[in-house]
Amino acid sequence: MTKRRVGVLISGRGSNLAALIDACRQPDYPAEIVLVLSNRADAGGLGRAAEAGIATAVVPHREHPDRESFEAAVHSRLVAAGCELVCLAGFMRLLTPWFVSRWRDRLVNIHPALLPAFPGLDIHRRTLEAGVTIAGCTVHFVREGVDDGPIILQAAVPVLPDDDEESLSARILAAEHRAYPRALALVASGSIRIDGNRVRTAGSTSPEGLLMCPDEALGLRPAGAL
Ligand code: 4DW
Ligand code: GAR
Repeated sequence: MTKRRVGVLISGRGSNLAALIDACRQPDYPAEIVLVLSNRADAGGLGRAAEAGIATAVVPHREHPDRESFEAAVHSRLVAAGCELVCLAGFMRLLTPWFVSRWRDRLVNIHPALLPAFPGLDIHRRTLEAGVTIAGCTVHFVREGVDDGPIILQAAVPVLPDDDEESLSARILAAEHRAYPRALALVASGSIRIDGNRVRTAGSTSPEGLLMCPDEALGLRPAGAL
């Protein structure tokens, strides 16, 4: 099996990167990470990548006079590494139409909300304030707008009565770590097609884009309990 070559862009901790690295260890996983690139030299995810023996690069946005030259540097690193797909995993620089068009339909992002609800920042606070009872995360193709683009997969988690931002964000993050590897597998295996805003899975009538996280995966119930 030839695996799709993936570049991951990060800015920070890199827990979603770690989940993708773990998934890529499976022999039958359809993707391999060939480059982890950060715009910040102190991003924790760089260490995780290095430990896994993955090539890393730092392209500091501040050392570039404008977004275009920053993105040209990022783009050329990705191309030089032979990347076919790019995953944003906590990458915090807004990408311009120049970059997005070069990677159109090959550029994916994860967001800690059920889009199109709660795009932008401060998501967990806004989720709690809105009083919703179902939260979750979304993996989507990136378009020019913020947190916009065809949805590949969404994972749902409950909002519990006693939740605060910390407990809710931890539960959503656990769902993110399950959702991103699954969504990347769908993209890398070539089993999805983009039809306007809708992502369709070839030959499947089951909802591949919906992930209901079992309670035990979220720490809400011990494994094996009724
Ligand atoms: C996102 C969107 C905007 C900013 C930061 C993050 C969400 C994910 C994302 C990253 N790059 C993207 C997306 C996206 O959804 N769509 C596109 N590109 N096209 C943001 O405005 N960041 C600011 C900087 C923050 C910082 O350096 O800490 C910025 O000025 O770029
Ligand atoms: C994750 O929660 C991810 O969904 C979020 O940043 C965090 C990165 O954490 N991304 C966004 O909010 C994009 N709009 P990580 O570095 O541990 O993966």
